[in-house]
Amino acid sequence: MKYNLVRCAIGLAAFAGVAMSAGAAFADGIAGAPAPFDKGGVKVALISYISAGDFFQAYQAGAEAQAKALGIDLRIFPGRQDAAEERDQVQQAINLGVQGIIIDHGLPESLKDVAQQALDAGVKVVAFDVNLENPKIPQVEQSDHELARAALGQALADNGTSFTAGYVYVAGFAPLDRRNEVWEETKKANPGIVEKARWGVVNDTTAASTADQTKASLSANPDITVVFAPYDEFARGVKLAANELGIADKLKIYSADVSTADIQEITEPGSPWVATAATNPAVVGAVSVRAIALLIAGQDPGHQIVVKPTLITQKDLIDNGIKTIEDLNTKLPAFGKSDAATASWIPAN
Ligand code: SR1
Repeated sequence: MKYNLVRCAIGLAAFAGVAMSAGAAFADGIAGAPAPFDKGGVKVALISYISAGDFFQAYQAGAEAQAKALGIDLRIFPGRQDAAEERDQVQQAINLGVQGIIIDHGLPESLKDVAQQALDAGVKVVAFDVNLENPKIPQVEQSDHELARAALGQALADNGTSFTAGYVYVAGFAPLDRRNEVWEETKKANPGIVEKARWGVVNDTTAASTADQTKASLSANPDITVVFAPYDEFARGVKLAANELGIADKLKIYSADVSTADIQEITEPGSPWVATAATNPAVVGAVSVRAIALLIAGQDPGHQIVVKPTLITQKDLIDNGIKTIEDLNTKLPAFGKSDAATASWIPAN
């Protein structure tokens, strides 16, 4: 319900062509915090390349909660997978007079110069999952190498070192490119893994589009038994296709990311989605806001800010009766919080 309301508000803001404010009371400062947080009124923009899907909605919700706790007026610019629009939004945010900008995903080539313009205007910048190759811009990431190693380690444990695989990948997204490095390494170390087909798409209906592509790839390659789909929207698409083709019992899917809806899909009887490696995206959103807050306060969050992923298997979820993200937070405390980019003056959200 809350997500639906937020989604609706994002839609209206997008329609009006303006950034949406996260809606906290911003006037008061935080006692004992460094300037400007001691007086309040700090304005930050969150500019996303993708807003649709569970991962990005939870990321945004986590960012909003942490912003509220810090008294930050968070202006949210919705992402529509449009590089030109994202670029414009960075310029709009500079013109709005924000003190900080969080750039969440995007295409580096269309963002590097506008990010530099922000820095030149005295605006602090943090990037999540987009490598802007700028020593002044800290990079938040989920340790994608570790994440891919965890998911693929489970694939090897379940299927041995020889199997016929399908792989879902779209180049150009920093997290997917990092996960791809591990996929290439894994194939090299295990020559018995044969990648028979590769496909993938990122758009505003990624799961449905991936399902269409998967149906074609799996129909043409019926010997594929394992699919590495390291983004939950990809994994949902592969699962949908496997169900529609009636081959769910012959396939195993290994992914990245997790949400309550994903947990339901993974634990459904006969689900081919057997493991995922993930962070809590709301925690990553909160870490991104803390990082920009530290920069605005003149403190150093570090250049590489990493939120560690956890391997989550279908078996663990079923055996432990885990049905929601909140259950995961309770049962795996390391999943539900991160000590990245913290300071004594920053309130927990
Ligand atoms: C299109 S990139 C999708 C990935 O971004 C975030 O890193 C999530 O983990 C998701 O898998």
